Amino acid sequence: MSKQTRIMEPIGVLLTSPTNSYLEQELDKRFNLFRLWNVPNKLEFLKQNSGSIRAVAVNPNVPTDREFIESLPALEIVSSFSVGLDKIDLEYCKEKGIRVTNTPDVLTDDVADLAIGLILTTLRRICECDRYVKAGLWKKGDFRLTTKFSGKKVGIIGLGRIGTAIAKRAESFNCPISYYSRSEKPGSNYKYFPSVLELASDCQILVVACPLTEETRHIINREVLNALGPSGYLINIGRGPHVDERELVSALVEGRIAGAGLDVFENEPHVPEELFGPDNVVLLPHVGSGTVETRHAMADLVIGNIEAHFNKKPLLTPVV
Ligand code: 8YV
Repeated sequence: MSKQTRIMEPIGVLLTSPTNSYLEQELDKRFNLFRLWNVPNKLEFLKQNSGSIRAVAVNPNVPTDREFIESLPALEIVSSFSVGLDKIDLEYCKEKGIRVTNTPDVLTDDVADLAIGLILTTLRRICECDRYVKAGLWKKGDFRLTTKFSGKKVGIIGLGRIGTAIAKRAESFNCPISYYSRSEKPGSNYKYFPSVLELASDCQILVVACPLTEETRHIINREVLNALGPSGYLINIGRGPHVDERELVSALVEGRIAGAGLDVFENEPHVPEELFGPDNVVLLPHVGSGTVETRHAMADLVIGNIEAHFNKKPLLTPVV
């Protein structure tokens, strides 16, 4: 992002949680930046400063709910450091005339790359292989055989930007692709299933890549896991609450599915300890968009949207 002078003095911007050092540094240069996590008494702080806070930069770790929005009467824009909007009360923002922006597109490649990485790591047991060599076990014998990825039937829940990018990558592994979404995508050559249950019954690797909404919460339930079956794998790069985690744990422990690769969890950063044991599970700490390049691009969008708003220009990536 090009260096710019402060566009107005002083626009108060609140950053709700430690997000990215480049983002903080650039917001600091341009605005009067408040860091909410540094504040000893949040209620007192909001009472004192809410009148001057006109923008918030948020991260999905912290809910931007009605109560929080109500505590900021001068708020004009919520600029989210994420593509996912599930932690933001969009309806209330709309009602109050507060603009909302997110960071689509710039993170699509990284998240899709990670989905393929998770598939390969889970099926080919790459983490376990690494531990095997480091523990000196190779000298005692070869590693056991694993599961082939190329050619497996991949079912994708949500054929948006990220789902489509995963499909394209999986196609290059000669995988037949099918998908579930609320409606069939005109012009798509992939096979459409009108229900997740049918998709799960038909595929060998089920990938969750849809937004989290009330309709998609626990879209992966006991029935779906049973339909995926003992040779099926679940990959989740969407949101933790897409999956009923208790049901997933029991399906894995009881061998009702073959394995899972998970980047997201219901109650991050807490992960059910039952998932630490099974070696058919790969667990990642929500790193889908976590590269230097992508987080930098996301930060530029967060700042660019706030600047556009206060310069009365069209928002770069508006949601509301
Ligand atoms: C997070 C994400 O924003 O874009 C999303 O929806 O979940 C991630 O990119 C990132 O982990 C920063 O917290």
